[in-house]
Amino acid sequence: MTNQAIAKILREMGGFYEMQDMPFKPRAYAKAAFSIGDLDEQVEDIYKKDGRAGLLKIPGVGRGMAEHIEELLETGHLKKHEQMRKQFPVDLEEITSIAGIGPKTVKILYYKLQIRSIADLKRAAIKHRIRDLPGFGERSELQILTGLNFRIAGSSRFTLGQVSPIVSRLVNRLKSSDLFDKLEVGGSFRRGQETLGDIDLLATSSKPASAMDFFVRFKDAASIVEHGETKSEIRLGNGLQVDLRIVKSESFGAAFQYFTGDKSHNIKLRKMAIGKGYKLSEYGLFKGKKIIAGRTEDEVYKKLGLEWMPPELRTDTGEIEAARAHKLPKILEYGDVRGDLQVQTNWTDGSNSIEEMAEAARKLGREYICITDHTKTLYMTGGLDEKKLLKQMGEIDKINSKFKRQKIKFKILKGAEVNILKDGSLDIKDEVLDKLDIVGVSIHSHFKMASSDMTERITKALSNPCVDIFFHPTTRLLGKREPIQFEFTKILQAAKKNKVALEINAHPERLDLHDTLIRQAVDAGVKLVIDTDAHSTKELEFMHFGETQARRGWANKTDILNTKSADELLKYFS
Ligand code: DGT
Ligand code: CA
Ligand code: CA
Ligand code: ZN
Repeated sequence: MTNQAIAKILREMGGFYEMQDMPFKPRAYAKAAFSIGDLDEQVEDIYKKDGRAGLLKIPGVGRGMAEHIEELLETGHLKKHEQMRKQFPVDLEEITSIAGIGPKTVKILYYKLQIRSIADLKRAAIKHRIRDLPGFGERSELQILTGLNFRIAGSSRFTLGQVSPIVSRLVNRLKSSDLFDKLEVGGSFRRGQETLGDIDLLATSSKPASAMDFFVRFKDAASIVEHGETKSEIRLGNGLQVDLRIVKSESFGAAFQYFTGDKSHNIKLRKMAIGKGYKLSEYGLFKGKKIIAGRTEDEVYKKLGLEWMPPELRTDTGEIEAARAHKLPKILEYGDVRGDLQVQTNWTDGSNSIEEMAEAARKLGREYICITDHTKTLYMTGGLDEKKLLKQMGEIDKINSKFKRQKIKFKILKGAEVNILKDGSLDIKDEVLDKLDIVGVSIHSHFKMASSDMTERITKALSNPCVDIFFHPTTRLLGKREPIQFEFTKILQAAKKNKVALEINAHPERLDLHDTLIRQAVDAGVKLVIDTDAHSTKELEFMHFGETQARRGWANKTDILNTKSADELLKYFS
């Protein structure tokens, strides 16, 4: 039985006791669960080696708790836990992940409405059955609905796109207070993961008590989970939890490294430290009792014989070995991308004109955009047919000439997001595609084909000599639509053979390709582009998310074609 499985059961026990209004027990169980979840060593191994005495050495584990763990390890079950589950057959962990719902609320929801899962909860909220419960009301029902809608369907995680603006707001506010000397965001947010469990803030402060008071009073906080001088935690109205830890300056780097993770990266580092006769923790790198590094991340890595590595790489997938051998990839830098090759306008389902999109992109520092409205078989977007595409090309010529007259250095490229039909053919005639600067193709229907048929369909589309880019290749929508199934290695071969680039779609609901597929493409020598897929001027700002994804996929600047100037790019695709 893994530590996480044991921790989950203990956590649930704590929740059950809280439902019964039992004093002290809920906290004791939560504490034990937390410390077991945080152990590097497996509880099973500890028990094998030292028996109950070993268990008692785990922080937060007393005699009663040790007996529970023993029972779990010996029999695989915990009788008391099973009794309680019979009494309350609810998925406590899942439901309490929703904002404003603690175990006591779960109890009422279960007894009054037989709610056992998030799905039950959603149904009841939509049918307005929650507002009439004692102690609830329209407001709390609405809060539950908001909490439900905010998270990715069926999971307790948030997307980077949902969380980013909140984090900026929070960080700006904290920084405006002058109570913090250093303030950084760590955790999965810093690593640029596409979904996030919570937010981990790290700071130094000469007035920790006031700093923490200020933090827990953040106006978006719905509740304070913990309020201490070194650690506090708030839960926002949408269910997102934010931790803040205040550490000493001499430990800041070690803590920043530790709370950036990820966990497997950390565990490997810790083992390396032990191998060198050191001990690594969030407080620093120690030789005996003496701290030998901790002020900066850089010195911690250096003392372990490693180069500092960008947080996006820290997933224990080869980056540690690369850092040791001085062979870290020179990954794309933020801001390297010079133009945006997928932009929609009000000619179809976008909300701004060609010129407005160009103007906004220029303000963001881009040198060019490619207009890629949908094509005719995407009826619901008002997709363009051959005639309208030709008309749009004329319009783009006019705007480009105007820019030239006004000495504005910005170029609008002519393109389209051409629909791949079921049989792999395209819905626009080649003679018109030939006139476009860049032809992107993508799938918007028949998502559920068998993998071999889908592979054939895409291969056929990519082999059309007019085609330059395969847009949002897997078509997934985070939490909403599963990726289509195809043989990626075959698509990589087809892309390489036909000189087609694969897109890293930066839209935070898509992030498609995602990191692992990007890494495969890079290894296969297939070129990539990063696009925002913007449907409004505001969405042009999504580029950052795509760059993050590219970095997570170990992509270099040279792997990404739109780090080139417009002229170089057109030469490449000609
Ligand atoms: P999340 O919140 O699920 O999106 O992912 P993280 O990576 O932000 O995870 P979180 O918030 O639970 O913890 C923050 C960091 O703390 C994590 O990236 C690495 C470190 N950490 C957490 N648990 C452990 C652990 O059991 N062992 C070690 N060595 N580090 C841990
Ligand atoms: Ca986190
Ligand atoms: Ca956390
Ligand atoms: Zn599309």
